[in-house]
Amino acid sequence: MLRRLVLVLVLMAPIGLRAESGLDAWLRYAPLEEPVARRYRDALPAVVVTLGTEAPVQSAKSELLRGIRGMLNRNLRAAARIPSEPAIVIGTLAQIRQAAPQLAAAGNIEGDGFWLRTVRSNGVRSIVIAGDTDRGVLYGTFALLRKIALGESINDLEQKEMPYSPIRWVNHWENLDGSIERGYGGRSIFWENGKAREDLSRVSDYGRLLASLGINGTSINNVNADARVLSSEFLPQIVRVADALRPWGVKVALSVDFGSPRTVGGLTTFDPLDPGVIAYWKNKADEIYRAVPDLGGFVLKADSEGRVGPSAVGRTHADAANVVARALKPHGGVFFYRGFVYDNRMDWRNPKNDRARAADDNFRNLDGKFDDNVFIQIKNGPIDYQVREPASPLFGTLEKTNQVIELQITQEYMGQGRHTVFLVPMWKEVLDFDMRARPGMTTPVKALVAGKVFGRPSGGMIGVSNVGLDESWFGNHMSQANLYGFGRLAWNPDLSSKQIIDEWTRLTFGDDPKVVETVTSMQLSSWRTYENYTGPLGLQTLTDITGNHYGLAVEASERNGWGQWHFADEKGVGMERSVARGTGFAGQYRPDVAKVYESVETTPDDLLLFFHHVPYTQKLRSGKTVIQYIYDSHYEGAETVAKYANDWRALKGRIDDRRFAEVLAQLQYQAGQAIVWRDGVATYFFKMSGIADAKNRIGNYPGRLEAESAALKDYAVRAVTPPEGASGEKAIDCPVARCEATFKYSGESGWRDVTVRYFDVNSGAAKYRVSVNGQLVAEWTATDRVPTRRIDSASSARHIIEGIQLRAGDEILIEGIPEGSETAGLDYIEIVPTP
Ligand code: GCW
Repeated sequence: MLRRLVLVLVLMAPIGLRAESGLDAWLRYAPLEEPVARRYRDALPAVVVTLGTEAPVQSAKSELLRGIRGMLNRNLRAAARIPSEPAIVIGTLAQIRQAAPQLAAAGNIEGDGFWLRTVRSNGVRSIVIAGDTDRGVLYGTFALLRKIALGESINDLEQKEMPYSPIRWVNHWENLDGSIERGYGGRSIFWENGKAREDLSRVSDYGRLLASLGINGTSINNVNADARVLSSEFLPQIVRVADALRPWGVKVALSVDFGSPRTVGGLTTFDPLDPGVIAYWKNKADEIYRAVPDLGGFVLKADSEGRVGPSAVGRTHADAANVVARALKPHGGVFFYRGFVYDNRMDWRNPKNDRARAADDNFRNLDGKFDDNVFIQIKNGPIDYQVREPASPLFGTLEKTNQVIELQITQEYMGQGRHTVFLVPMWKEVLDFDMRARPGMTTPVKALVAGKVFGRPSGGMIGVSNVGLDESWFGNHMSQANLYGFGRLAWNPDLSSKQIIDEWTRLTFGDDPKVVETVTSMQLSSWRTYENYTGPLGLQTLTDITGNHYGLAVEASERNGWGQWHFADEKGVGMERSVARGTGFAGQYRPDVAKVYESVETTPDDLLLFFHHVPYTQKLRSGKTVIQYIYDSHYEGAETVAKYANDWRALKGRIDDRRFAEVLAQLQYQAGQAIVWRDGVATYFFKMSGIADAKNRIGNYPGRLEAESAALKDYAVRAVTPPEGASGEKAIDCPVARCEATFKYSGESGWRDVTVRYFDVNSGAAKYRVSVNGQLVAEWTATDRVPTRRIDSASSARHIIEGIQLRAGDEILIEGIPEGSETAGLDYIEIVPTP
């Protein structure tokens, strides 16, 4: 019955508004509106000819059929020979030259590039999709389909594109048991219980998404690597994953553990210069390449966060890298050696210590010592994916060593799929930043990592993607834009953020101008917004650094060895990294850049506290003080997210109901969290600095009644740690089976919205019931999944009850019924006039 009902509803829904899960992401091929569709039908030949039988070319063909069927409701006829009628011809340039020289223009394509052309010959008009390689054929096909989906003309095609750099990869931090380190979209698409999943169809779906962007490689296991991946027994699992990705032109790479020669190789050492170890790596590579001849190579995290590395045996990173790289070399494999090497037990009392220095300190003196199939894989910033960091100085240091940039697509420090944060504008700032690395030319990071500045043979971009089995891939539809944007930038870093988000939005949600305007402006401003409420002025994300990297904990970064210090004290805030007065980090940049960061006056405001410790009263360029900026930006950030949710609400009916509802819920949640951050950070700095907010907002929350001041039955008041995690630094929780908190309303009569701020930890499902003067007005169960078991900012949640008639003296009773270890915690209620 239910099934039939669903079917009827689906049939009744207008075209284009069918419920969508997000699984097809930007490759939905939604039906085009009639007049537009007709135009394309007229322009498109009815036959598709595929030259070549390679798997990616076959994928290109099936993708073309699928796309045209979806968008234009036409089934192209597939053929293997060029007919005398118009055709779409797909193949490599070499294949086309051979089979149909009249269709091949003079010229060449390079590096996985493609060429889309309209060719008129003997009165017949054909569309030619030529690739340099079979991958290029696939990329050209996706490009043609994208043009159609975006409504661009395909009448007189003459479009040649070549990628900016050869390495356009993603990494995955997936564990073999199926969990994902820093993944927010469910379990691994690759692994389950120590093996490749039985059903790898999601891997194939993923390969398709990657290919549509021109991404040509992926590592498939965590850089915190399980040594088992190199055991012979495991090899068939790798083969299966590689088989699933091959048709999409995506090579597989493995993250390896440097200790493997000892842990799984049966040797007594992993010293890279030991002949046995050299032989181990060589034999291992030979063995793996016999099974997976097109393996991309290896990735290594060494000497970092507890991973073993060459330092344990007195060798250098170059010794380590070259030995492994030489084993890969005969097979055409490459070796990514991560630049993320640092000491996480640094003494914070030593004012010269600075984690930001680590990458440059570790690799500077080794420049030129690495083999040419080694790449130093460098995170965009010198710390660790914080909400704002300068470009890593190492990009400008290495001249005789290959490098790639590592960007994080998964939103570890960026709201973990629960907050919408579009990262392309942030990446663009780094990619476009001129490192002044070579006199007489501009040397933006994008050119340096592509090897263009110092004539390196190769380079490119790597994104840590960590998609999961959730249909939305990331746990948030909006987060898909980050994978899309990464891929587009890896192909062409000169694209603007605006262009990328405009494409993504139209492909993902359709062409409705109101949808496009709302989504693009939200996405484009979302990074600044997130920065505003989580860590402005270069403070870095003020999150739980030693814990979940999600909730708010301003001091979690301090007085420990992890080195993400901001040194907030009574007088000032920021880390002094100048050469003259601080750690000398600023001096790791080339002189022109170093000069800018050396002094407070020339450092951009956005990075001020990253480079300098200043008094709270320090004036910014706008004339505002640092402390007032911290207050204002948090209020502004929270207001902007509330606006996002409202703007989205206005799109009802213009987006399919499912994604509409899911994104609305996400934005409303984010709006609630932004208030928690706002209140917490502002209170913290107010307490620390003792300087009042010019607008007197801190501690003055209209309509807010603290739970600890309510009349309590069985509820117990408790302090929250860190204190800024709860309003008034306190919460109440229920130690028995059922507790009550009663609030008395004392305002004017009228319609009111009541927000209940409660705590939803992940170790139970407590129930809440709200009644006014004995009349039940709301009840719910706290089952959201956030990464905390504690009553703190991360578990802080809100339930809004709209439109309640309240009169002075009314009693609002909240009953909390704990379940599991969830104690039905409450922070406050807030009563405001219904808008
Ligand atoms: O950002 C940190 C993460 C770790 C990660 C590490 C790295 C895979 O918190 O989870 O480990 O970076 O990049 O190696």
